[in-house]
Amino acid sequence: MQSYLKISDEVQEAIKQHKPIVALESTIISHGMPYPKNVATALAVEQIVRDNGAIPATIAIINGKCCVGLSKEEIEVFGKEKNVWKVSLRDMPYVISKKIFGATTVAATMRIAAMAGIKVFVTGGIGGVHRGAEKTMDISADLTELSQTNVAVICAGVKSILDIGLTLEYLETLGIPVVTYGQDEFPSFYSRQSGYTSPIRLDEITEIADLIKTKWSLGLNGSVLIANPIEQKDEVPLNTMEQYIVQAIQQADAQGVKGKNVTPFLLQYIAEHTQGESLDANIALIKNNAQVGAKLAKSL
Ligand code: PSU
Ligand code: MN
Repeated sequence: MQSYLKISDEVQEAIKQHKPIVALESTIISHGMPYPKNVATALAVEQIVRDNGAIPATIAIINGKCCVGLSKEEIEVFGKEKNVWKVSLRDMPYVISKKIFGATTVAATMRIAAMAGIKVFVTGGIGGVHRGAEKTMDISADLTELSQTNVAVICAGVKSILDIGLTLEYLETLGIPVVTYGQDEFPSFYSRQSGYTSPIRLDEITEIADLIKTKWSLGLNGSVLIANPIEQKDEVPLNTMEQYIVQAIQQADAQGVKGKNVTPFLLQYIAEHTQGESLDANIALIKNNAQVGAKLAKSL
């Protein structure tokens, strides 16, 4: 499997010297935000990781290789290029064997981070159980990957395009500890609120690091999901988003959007219909997560 890995010089050096490293995904660049803010955000997030004492490793698939640590030029390509494949686990063999550009989701990024020995991964929002999943079975492979792979994931909670309650239930079924940093309520990405109490609350990064180390020392495989609430000044209230989310889901249905296209469609619809308000929140929260992720990687 090492022959499919291409680790940048900087990340290789960091691995050798046991420096803290933070993995970052590329689907958020190619499918999660519009150009050019996606590129600017990806580069700013890398800088925040550095400023907080860790090495960033943005992950994507290029020319048949799982690349760990991208150049600025490569990040620019993923931000600009229209036909980048969204790669979850099931897409990896196809995109790698065909040598096409692949932006990795949370699931694929986690797996590649683990292949490179990276333990901490920062993203915005994870995939989960979609509303109406009792009929569609639309449950993100992010959740099953979280149950298998030993990489801690920092996110801003779960977007309410998903069924947050069912997602928390499924995380429990899969044995994934869910920790909210600094508050009792599990956050819903744009908002600090979700209406659901977090299974665990921890207020210190060192406590989160202890929990992660304990899980893996026990031989319990899989992730620890850390939800870091968006800062108050950046949040969009839950009920402001709800109307757009309902519209987005209706539109997806009406246009027959299915499978892997559902999440990108909903994200784009919401970004377009909230006059950039949701985009600003999205950018703010991922930067906030990068700080916490870098500190956690250092602590670990
Ligand atoms: N949720 C967001 N922003 C994102 C994604 C989800 O708020 O960019 C992306 C992530 O890459 C995530 C993927 O892993 O969508 C999940 O896609 P799906 O629901 O098709 O598994
Ligand atoms: Mn899906």
